[in-house]
Amino acid sequence: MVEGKILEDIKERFLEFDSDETKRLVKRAVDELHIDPLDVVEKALRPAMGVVGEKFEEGEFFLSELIVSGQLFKEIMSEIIEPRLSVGEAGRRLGTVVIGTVKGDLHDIGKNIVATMLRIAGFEVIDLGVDVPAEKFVEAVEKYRPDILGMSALLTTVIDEIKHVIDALKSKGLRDKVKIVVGGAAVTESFAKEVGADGYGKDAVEAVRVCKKLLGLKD
Ligand code: B12
Repeated sequence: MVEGKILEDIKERFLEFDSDETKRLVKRAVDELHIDPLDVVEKALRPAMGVVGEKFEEGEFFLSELIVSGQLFKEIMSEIIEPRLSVGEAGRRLGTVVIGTVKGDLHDIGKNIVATMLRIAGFEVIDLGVDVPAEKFVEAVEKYRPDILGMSALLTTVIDEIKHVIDALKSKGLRDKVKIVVGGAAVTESFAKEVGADGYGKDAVEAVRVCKKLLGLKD
């Protein structure tokens, strides 16, 4: 009850871009009400971002609102959420994951959350950043020999990049040496299957689950 109310309040303040009040409420939720920081992300902040996206699509918000909300989300992650997540299982080495946002796409908030959650779960994560061309993904697979390659795509216009990367890996004889996991707002489970990815994650929790599963590790 209390949890639902504060998560709703966080969402509302976030959508007013009230930085100080949103941060105060997020701190209260995790430190005083002991709500799981990841629940604050998935049940309040991410849905709020979804509303920002809808309002942008409807013409009520403009690019400036996308930028401001992206910045606020990042600040909350680095100042409040991440420092409170880094305890727990960290330190185990379950495997190596190379991750990046595909070429043409600059969205990285979701990809960064996935990278953080994988690190906390015990994976070594090599983050290639955003706007990553196929050649760079291939080079990284050759160099680091990761167990898993993760690709993020939020724009429907760049979705074919995932296929380009998979084709490039095939032509170098590397496709069978790495498991491929994909996600991001533009990706669906059926698209993942269609392009021959090994796994799909709709959020960071699923991302960790699917990576563990692909390596035969217990959840
Ligand atoms: C913030 C934002 C921006 C910010 C991004 C800041 C940043 N550093 O990331 C800025 C201002 C840069 C931006 C720019 C643009 N954006 Co924008 N943006 C958004 C918005 C509102 C939120 C995205 C977000 O961060 N969500 C929160 C995170 C936590 O969620 P998430 O990304 O989905 O990630 C989760 C899962 O998807 C999953 N996941 C993510 N990656 C991966 C990877 C793997 C391997 C796995 C397993 C899982 C996984 O786990 C994550 C955590 O739970 C979305 C709306 C939306 N609903 O997505 C639009 C949206 C993605 N943007 C959109 C558009 C159109 C643009 C622009 C073209 C606008 C313009 N006219 O310039 C530009 C494109 C720039 C570019 N070349 O990339 C459209 C895309 C439409 C489409 N169908 O393609 C959207 C959907 C808005 C809309 N509804 O119209 N944007």
